[in-house]
Amino acid sequence: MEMVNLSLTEAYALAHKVLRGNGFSEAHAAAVAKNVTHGERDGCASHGLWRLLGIVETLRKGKVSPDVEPVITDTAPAIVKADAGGAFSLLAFERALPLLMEKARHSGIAALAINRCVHFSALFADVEPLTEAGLVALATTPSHAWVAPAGGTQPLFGTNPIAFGWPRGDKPPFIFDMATSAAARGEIQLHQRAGKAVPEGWGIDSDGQATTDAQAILDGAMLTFGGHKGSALAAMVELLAGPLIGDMTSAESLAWDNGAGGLPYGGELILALDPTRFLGDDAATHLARAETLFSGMQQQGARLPGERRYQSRERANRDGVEITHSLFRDISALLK
Ligand code: PYC
Repeated sequence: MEMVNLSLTEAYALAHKVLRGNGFSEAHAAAVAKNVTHGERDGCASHGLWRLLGIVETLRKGKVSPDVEPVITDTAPAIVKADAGGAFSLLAFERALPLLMEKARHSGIAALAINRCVHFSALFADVEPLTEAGLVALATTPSHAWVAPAGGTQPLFGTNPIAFGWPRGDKPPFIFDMATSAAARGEIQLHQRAGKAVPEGWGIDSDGQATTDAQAILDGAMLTFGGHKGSALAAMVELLAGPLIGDMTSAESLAWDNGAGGLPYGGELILALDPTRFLGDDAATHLARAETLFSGMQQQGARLPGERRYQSRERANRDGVEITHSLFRDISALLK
């Protein structure tokens, strides 16, 4: 396959140019370009530059605001609300982050509810700045009804990712970011683009039959990971980042889309916890115990979540990123 190599500066510049050229404000273009560049840099192609296609399509279908400014509200001692006003979540997150951190440091725990946001981005990017500030973090969001509950055959849940981060001082944080579906929808779309079959267990066709045909799954239903366990977690995500924060479930998001094919619309919940508030003078002792746990994992040959991402980041910082020529061509065509 013919590949195009881009330095991270070039990747960001391409994304930024596409976004500005399609009418996104400077603030939104910068936030989105940074996010998709970081997705590509970190080896997460399903949330990398490829996303620009869906981002611009969503804009052209009138399903995302290109320029509305988020409104941040201090609603309770430990709660921040960010109204994204129908724009992507990323700028609202950026603008609300300092107040979330301040509240977490003050109370030991704080929550940020982002409402009325269009969401496409990997959640590791939202927990990482919190872990870098020494906080424990959890983020979650529903999406569109694409995933059948365990025991069912009809899409009801979103891919409903959960990201968790633990700070590790000067070491890279412990972060996992996993869809509660067997794979991100973006992964299935990338397989479909490449004409490749997906692994077994990712989804079913519209007759409820197991299939490895990416298009049949996109037309049918995705499956949760881990059967009823993933299904229960997916339901939890619907509740926490839907009704709890007064925002849409994945089924409501898809109904709102009304067949336009835009990206999911709804809420995101982010929790931040300050270990030094929980532990006081004992914080260092107990954070060291966490390191013992991580070493125990590694001594058995287990990889810590995020390790591959950091390796990919190091490589991309040095060598840039590679995307297929066909993707480069499709992204460049968005400039016309
Ligand atoms: O790829 O799972 C996914 C996804 C979620 C929201 C938009 N895309």
